[in-house]
Amino acid sequence: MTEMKEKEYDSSSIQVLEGLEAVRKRPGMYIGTTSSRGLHHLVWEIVDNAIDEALAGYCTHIEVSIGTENTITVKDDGRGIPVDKHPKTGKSTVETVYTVLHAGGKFGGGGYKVSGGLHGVGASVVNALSSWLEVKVYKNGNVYYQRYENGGHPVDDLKIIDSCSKERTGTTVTFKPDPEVFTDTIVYDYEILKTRIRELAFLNKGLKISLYDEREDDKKDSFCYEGGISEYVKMINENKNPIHETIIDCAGVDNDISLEVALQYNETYNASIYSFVNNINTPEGGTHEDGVKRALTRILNKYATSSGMLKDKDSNLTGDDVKEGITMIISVKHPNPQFEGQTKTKLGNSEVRGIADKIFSASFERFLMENPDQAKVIVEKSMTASRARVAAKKARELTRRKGDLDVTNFYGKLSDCKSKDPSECEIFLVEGDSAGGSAIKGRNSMTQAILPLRGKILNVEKARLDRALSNEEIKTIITAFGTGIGEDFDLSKLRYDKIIIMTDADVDGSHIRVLLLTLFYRFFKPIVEAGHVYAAQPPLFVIKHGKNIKYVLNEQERDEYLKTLSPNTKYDIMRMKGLGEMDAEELNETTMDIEKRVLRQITVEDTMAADDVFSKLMGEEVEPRRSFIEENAVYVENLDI
Ligand code: 28F
Repeated sequence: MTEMKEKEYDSSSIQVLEGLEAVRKRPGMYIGTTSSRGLHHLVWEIVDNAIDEALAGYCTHIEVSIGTENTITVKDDGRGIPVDKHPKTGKSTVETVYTVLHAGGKFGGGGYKVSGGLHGVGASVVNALSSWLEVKVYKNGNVYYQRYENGGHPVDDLKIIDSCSKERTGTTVTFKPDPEVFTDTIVYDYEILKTRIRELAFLNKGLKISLYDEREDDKKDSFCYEGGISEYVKMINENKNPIHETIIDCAGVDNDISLEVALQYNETYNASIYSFVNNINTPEGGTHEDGVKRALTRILNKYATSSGMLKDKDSNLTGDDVKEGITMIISVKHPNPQFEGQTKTKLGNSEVRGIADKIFSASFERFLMENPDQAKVIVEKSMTASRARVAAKKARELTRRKGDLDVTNFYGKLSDCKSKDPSECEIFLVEGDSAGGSAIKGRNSMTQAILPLRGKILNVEKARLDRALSNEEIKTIITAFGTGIGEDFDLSKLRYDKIIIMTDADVDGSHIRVLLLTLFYRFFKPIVEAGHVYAAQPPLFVIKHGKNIKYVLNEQERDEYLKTLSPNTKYDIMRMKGLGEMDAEELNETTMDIEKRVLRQITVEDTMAADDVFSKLMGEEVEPRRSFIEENAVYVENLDI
């Protein structure tokens, strides 16, 4: 565990702020949303308290169980929440923690709350949003118990209900999310809990966290990593061919701020850099990431120059060059983090930049000195990236000189729409010339542009920007989008609000779709993140009865629809043809018409999961791809990352 023993909490560091009614009235203010995400957020609020107890040095094992009725139980072997009377509330500390908003060290000052989800609102919010909640504290040879109902109302005072061995200590909490609050769903997703629990185990070296699903027999996982984030890097690089042996590990503490960094380079051209502050992911980066990246660039340049690999005539390695193929995790624990940025997931504390730089550069430089063979492989990788960057720049300049919309044959390929207002424009990327032809005839030419894809789309998971820029199809796509690429990328120049991938519902179609998504994810990530990318969904069946024509997307929908017909309806079902065999009218009717079509928006819920999916699907290794496709059905339908 990270050494972080702070002065013992005492009950007086709790501040009494407001009641739980406020939470019931506006749950979104406290947990973000009442969708599935909010439902899962409740678990993290409780688990965070247990993690704090672990970070304080008193808890070694946390267990999370999903009950048969979608209740959640979290159990730790820490000291147990204090049971004494709280000076400000006159109630037990347990009751205070569970019924007073903002109770807890974080808002009280003094007490050091390290973990804490993005909202970090505390256990009372979970109680407020639950039909019932029970807490048990094992302490002083006693089992203390209290139950709350209907949004946090105590049924009785905290009471001793049993005895236990003097050595047994800890806290166990069970709650049932209130279905009146969580109207979308109250069903817990095992995989969501598992992914985050595994992440928490990676981030908190040596802490054991187990997950059980009582809804299914024998479903359980247990995570404990003595190597912490180094093992995280190892897992991420499993499908990416590392180019050197050692996972470089750096750690240090300065002014109560602790930093851990683990990194290893792999054969790919992408950077997988994930940073955390107090166990919270910081996808927008911030001063901790800046400090480490700055040090990485400086030290690699220094080593490359002093070892004679980088000559005077070569240009210095840039931040992008040294990031190519890197997998890196940065984890900071900070007593008073300031979160900034659009989604409040960027670390703002300026003192962290220098501290991160200093701690990381010392260990990293030492690693290079002590491991010249591995250092050489890393520097060579960065120098190759540097040369490719210069070549890509030349290729881009060549493209630009020909004029923005004037690549060879460009106009021959794109059937643009008449409107120049991006907010109403759409571009269909269509598989094959014949479907392309029907789409051109069947479109609304005011707002719908058609780009038929003829050649093979390059797999950019295995190619750098410079090679991608020499691929005809990719060049056309870049030109049509209008955003530029790489260093020149500018989202505000996107010429279409919707980019719609229109491929057949067969294996070839999914392959092309995955290639396009890889291209967008790796080279146009902001377009995907801003929700501009969609997949068209051509129907699989058409059902005709009397004058009615009904298109359905899959077998399930077909069966649902047939159930709605009265028993004596004599109907026709036909499997739809491929896109290429549909005529213009059919294509418009089923797949393109704004009023009738079904589009699936491609979203990036979780960049880490997406990164993993693309490495598995498109990378060099055959086995992970095979097993991924086997696990996820042949048509890779759930690539809704
Ligand atoms: C199942 C969830 O919530 N575990 C917790 C502790 C231990 C202490 C504590 C918690 C006092 C002032 C709040 C014990 N002894 N698991 C948990 N374990 N809270 S929550 O203290 C509460 C703080 O504000 C604890 C001595 N100091 C602290």
